[in-house]
Amino acid sequence: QKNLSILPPAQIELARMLVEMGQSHLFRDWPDPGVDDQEKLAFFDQIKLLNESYPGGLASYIKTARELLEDSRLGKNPFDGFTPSVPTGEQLTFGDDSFINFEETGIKEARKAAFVLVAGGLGERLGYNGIKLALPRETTTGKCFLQHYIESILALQEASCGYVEVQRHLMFTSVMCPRSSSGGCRTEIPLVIMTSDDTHARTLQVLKSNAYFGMASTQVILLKQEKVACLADNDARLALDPKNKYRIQTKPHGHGDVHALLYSSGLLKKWRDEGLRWVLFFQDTNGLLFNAVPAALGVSATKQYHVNSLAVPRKAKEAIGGITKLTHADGRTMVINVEYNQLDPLLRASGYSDGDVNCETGYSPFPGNINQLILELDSYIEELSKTGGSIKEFVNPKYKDASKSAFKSSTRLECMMQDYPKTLPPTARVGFTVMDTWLAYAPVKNNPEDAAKVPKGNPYHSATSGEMAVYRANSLILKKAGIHIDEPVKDVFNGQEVEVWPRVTWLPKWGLSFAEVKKKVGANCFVSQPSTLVINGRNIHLETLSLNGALIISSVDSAEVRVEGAIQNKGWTLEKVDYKDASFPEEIRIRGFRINKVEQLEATYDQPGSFTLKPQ
Ligand code: GDU
Repeated sequence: QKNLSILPPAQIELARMLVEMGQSHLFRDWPDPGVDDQEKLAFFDQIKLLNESYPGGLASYIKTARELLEDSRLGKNPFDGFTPSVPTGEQLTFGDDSFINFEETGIKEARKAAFVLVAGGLGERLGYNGIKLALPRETTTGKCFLQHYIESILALQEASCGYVEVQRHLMFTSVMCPRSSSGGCRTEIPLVIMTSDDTHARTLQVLKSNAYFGMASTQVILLKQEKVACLADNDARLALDPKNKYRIQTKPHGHGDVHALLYSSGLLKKWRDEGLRWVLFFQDTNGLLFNAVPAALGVSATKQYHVNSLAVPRKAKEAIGGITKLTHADGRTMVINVEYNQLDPLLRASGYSDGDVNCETGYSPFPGNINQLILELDSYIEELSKTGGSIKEFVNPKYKDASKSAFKSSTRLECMMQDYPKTLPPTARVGFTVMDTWLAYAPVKNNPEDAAKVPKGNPYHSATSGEMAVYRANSLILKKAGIHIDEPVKDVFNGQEVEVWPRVTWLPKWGLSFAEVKKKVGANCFVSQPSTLVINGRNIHLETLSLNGALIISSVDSAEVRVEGAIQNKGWTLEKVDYKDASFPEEIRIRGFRINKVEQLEATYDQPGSFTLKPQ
């Protein structure tokens, strides 16, 4: 009461709200006015931020926290009344006619899409100090995840607006988008990146210092998520920072924040007014994701899905959620992600006595959610107009003892973006699309020590496996397109046994879809296992290439290059690096190898024209 006199009117309202919500302890130790007044005002600045950045404000946060903490204390099962079963979804096989048709549809639809990358997490599990978006996706080119994502979106943009086709016909005269009178492509697929205090400045810095990797800076929108207040006890009393009695302790709220942020930013309505139809969500370190995007978007468009989650076959106990059909005793059903730590207890409680185990296929019968969601914009806006973007939350307190009366450390509410469908009406068309893991999913989440402990047969999800998966996927795609690719060899890096395929990488605009790759490779090509092939240009045709060594080939869009004949050199080799060896940079240590560039053929075509690379 005494201190109210120093506060501006809006802050007084906040103080009243806190008292009404049982938070008087926050002011208990405050000295009289005149002492620490600046700190007290700063305290209310923080309260204002916490209040404004949560849908419904702090009062709503505290109320929900009380309910969820009570449920947790009573040990209530969040799936009470629901029976799990295996849902049916769209199962795609890479390279068959249906896959190719979905890709074609997806590429056309991409001009009506916006991409949203959630990248507010620091990745503590990986033990890497930088932001994960800046990690190399592979170290042959050294390109980081963010560059690959942006180049993939730009490639989709050009392909979807017809730029590529027009460019092909007008080769050597002018390169023009049908929508543009000044050349180049004018369709701009928006990219939103959700950051947090942990990642914002560094994400912006990577973008700025690399000229946004070729994207217009106005095309990239950063939305920063705020942390939420920590809770000290079962009554949802807010926790003060132990070192500062004028500061509330805060922690991340989870990737589910993305929905409220998008809604409050006004972007969704702007996109709708601009004619967009789809919002695609994705995560920070999946180097294979864009292999799956065109076909998945094609599925959404063809099946008219309001929600389409991308999934891969899941190994039991793998740290990805399982897509599950839940049927309530009252008849309600939903198809939803059940997070990996909840799937086993849910199954055991529902008559599956072995819990989360593989079935006869060697995989869990529940497809694995890779958190690539495609939402149909109109229905998304309709839903968010009701919810404001708030997502069903959960709380995970660590109790001091079985009485559950006190916490070991403060907790907070959390939310996940894949829980969006939980509030949808039964009429919503919620589906999922399963693709092969080798094609679509290889995240970088685990540090070398933890990865080496992953049960045999389960994926490592490490920097080592993430990079090897890129070479494997590219090799398998080329193989399917008709190139003869040597079998991989097995090798161990940082205690993890992986398949080492030829190190093949290409620019997204070279091979955005399988149909595009097929057009650019002839039947009589060969790539040996120790080889490195870097394709750095749109119109490079591998006609009769026989590669045993390293070939780095680059060209501008207006050059058309045919590659013929045998190339033999000492190539690039992989040298083992121990993750404990501090003489190497962290991004190398976490993968357990470095690339030794011994010898290569490097060919660059920077002028328009038609060329043949034919080494003798
Ligand atoms: N993230 C945020 N803000 C947060 C927390 C995380 O933006 O507060 C971002 C991360 O940067 C990352 C993404 O969200 O891009 C996912 O974070 P994690 O990699 O830590 O996610 P988990 O491994 O815990 O699990 C998630 C899903 C799983 C499964 C898995 C697939 O919850 O169901 O889909 O990703 O990779």
